[in-house]
Amino acid sequence: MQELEQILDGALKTFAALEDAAALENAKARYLGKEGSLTGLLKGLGKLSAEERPAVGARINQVKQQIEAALQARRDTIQQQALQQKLAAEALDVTLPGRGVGVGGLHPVTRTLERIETLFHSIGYAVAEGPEIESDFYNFTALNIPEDHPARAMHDTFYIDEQHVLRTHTSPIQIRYMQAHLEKYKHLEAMPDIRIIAPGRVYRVDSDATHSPMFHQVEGLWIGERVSFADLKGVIADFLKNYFETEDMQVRFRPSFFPFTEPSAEMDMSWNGGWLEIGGCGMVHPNVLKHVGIDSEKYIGFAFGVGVERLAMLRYGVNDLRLFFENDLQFLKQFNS
Ligand code: 2NL
Repeated sequence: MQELEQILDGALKTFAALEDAAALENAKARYLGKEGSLTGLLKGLGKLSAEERPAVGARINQVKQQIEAALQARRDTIQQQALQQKLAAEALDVTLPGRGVGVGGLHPVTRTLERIETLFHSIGYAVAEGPEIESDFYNFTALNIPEDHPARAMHDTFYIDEQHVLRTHTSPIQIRYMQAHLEKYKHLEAMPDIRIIAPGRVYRVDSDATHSPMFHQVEGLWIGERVSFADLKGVIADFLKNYFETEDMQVRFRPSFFPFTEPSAEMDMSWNGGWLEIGGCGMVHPNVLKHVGIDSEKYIGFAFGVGVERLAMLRYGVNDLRLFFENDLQFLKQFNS
């Protein structure tokens, strides 16, 4: 009988000390389980004399009920505590004022890109896109850039692995477009003209006051049977007049060199009584056409490339390239009033 009182006392103390539902169920097994101490006493009843057995049996059952009641009470308490904790953790002050909804806007570079796209679209140019991670073939080889050209060096180009780079210009978009265009119209005797611009992000290992490792470029391409340098000059002059909203616009070409054009030129525009370089251009090199499978005896065309940040700075009067990448809201809000 004394052992029974010890078991009851131990169970009540144990249950009261436990804070965790799983631990409580484990403790239950120690008293009421198959191998539990109370169960052990019940099994031992048979060894008692007939006189002792009823009283001891009744007392064991009584203790068992007390333990079960204590167990259930502790379960309820633990569950209540868990609920209170959860409610406290998820408490919400519904009287706080709202945070307000800020109206977003477009980045000046995005606005410039959209403006360039709209202007070229209006003269019949499609807008093409492509991946920013390019293979060596699309970024260099197809563009007639030799294996040992400095642009391929690690210190000018971000390499992903031996075969892949972050594109250093958007020309690969135009290479892909030419391939797809040729495939699309291979059943025709004559391929329709290709007239596209290729806007997008480009990457170079370069970072200072006037160079960002990521910047934006728009390249343009017109391939047909009778496309000339005069067409190039007309398209560029028309674009600049519309972009800067002035008829007072001169364009000048200075001889230059690019592996992917021949002849090649730098393009300047008139600006405050002087000249300002705005990009490069030229007639697409026959080797480039050969790389995409276009007959360079039958087709000819021009290509050009301009820097988007440069055009944005000129139009908006921004004097430091880095302002475009600092994401200062005071700066950015000025373009969305
Ligand atoms: C620059 C110079 C240029 C091109 C880009 C080009 C593309 C193909 C074939 C031939 Cl698919 N050329 N693009 C040509 C000349 C110059 O960009 O200073 N860009 C900011």
